[in-house]
Amino acid sequence: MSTGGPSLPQQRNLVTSIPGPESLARLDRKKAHVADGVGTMLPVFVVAAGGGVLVDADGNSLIDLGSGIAVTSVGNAAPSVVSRVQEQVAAFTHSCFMVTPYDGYVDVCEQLAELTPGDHEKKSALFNSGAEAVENAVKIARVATGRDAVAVFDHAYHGRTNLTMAMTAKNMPYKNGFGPFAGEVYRVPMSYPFRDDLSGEEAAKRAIDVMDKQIGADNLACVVIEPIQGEGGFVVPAPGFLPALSAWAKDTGVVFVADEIQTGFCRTGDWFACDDEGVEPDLITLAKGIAGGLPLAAVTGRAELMDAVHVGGLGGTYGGNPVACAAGLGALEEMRSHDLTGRARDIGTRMADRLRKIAADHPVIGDVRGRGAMMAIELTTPGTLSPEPVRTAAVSSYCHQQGVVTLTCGTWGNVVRFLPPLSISDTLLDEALDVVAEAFAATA
Ligand code: PLZ
Repeated sequence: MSTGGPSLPQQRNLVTSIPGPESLARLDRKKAHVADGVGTMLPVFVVAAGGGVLVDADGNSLIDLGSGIAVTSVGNAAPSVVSRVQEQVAAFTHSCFMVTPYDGYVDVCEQLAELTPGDHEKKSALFNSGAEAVENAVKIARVATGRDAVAVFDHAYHGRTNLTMAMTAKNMPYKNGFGPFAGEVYRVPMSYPFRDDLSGEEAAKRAIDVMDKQIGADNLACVVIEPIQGEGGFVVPAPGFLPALSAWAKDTGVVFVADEIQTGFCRTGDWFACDDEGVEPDLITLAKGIAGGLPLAAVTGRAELMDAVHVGGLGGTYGGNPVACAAGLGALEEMRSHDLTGRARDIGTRMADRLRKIAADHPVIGDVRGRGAMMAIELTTPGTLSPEPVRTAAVSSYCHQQGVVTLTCGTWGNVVRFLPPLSISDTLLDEALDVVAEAFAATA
């Protein structure tokens, strides 16, 4: 068994081509036994990870700019996560919180009340995945308001379950052929500064007009929004957009739900992306970075909304599993003790500077955007808004060949996103960005 964590040598070191022979052999086994629908972007089989690197079955050490899609923000196998999980797993692995409770679950909820935006009274319920958290936020909003409709945005991503597919914008690969989808879900225009010329207030007015005229606030249980969109392309709404929406929701009794599943837990340089403009969501959905890689998710929100649901109305066999909660407590400890909000801001400044320099040399980069350790570049035909998905794939694939794990996203697949673990060193980050620069030169 390989040992990961921050003591792994922090270096990019390729000893074979990517993927190497060992990974290729394992890929054959994957093809034989794993459903084709479960895709793999970069088929190197991981045997250890930590700090800013992933080590594969061939002994290659790759720089991680993906964090398993914004999950291992505290680093893979972070010491506080490992020690708390080991202790918990040896004590007991499961009792089901709905049957016989335990402290870890309550401890996580207590910390979420303290850390999430706003100092109103809050309560939480724990789940296993982001999609499950979003589903439950909608359930809670519907019971609390007695209304049915749900408003979501262009380019939104909320998950792969039936309701959350309906809430997700993009057809391929998430929705195609999987309908019919849940009803009473309405799509509203997003603020997308690179693609519209609207101020935050103007974009909010446009969205509110659609909600007023096409749904009617009286029918609307909740508006669900990612404060910075993730899968949809790291779309950062114009300043003022989120505050205006949240004020409108407050005036009309619509529950304002922030989906911070990708943006949460230090990623953007604050505990939550909503903190940037002082937005206080009524409900917030959380997952990914919350537990250093173990499956844990939450809905945290105003106590009176959370408590609107009848006893027994929220739950699930594994929600808030004790091992996942131990990992969550370990991850929160890492975030506090290593000042990971500050680290995310530093990483953000470093990445933004470098990406702007690369963009200056390569006009195919139409936009550099993001916040903190959540940065992206959008590729378009120079001087236009016409997406360049082929070049985007080529750049990302070049990075993979050179041992840098990059991810793409965006409605048109023309965005390269950067989500390094906050435990990455400056040296490794700079080296990875050198490779990104090379990728643009090599694919020109
Ligand atoms: N809400 C904002 O980013 C998950 C999905 C990757 P789950 N994003 C990565 C993929 O292709 O499946 C996500 C998110 C936002 C909800 C979710 C859903 O979280 O834990 O994947 O269910």
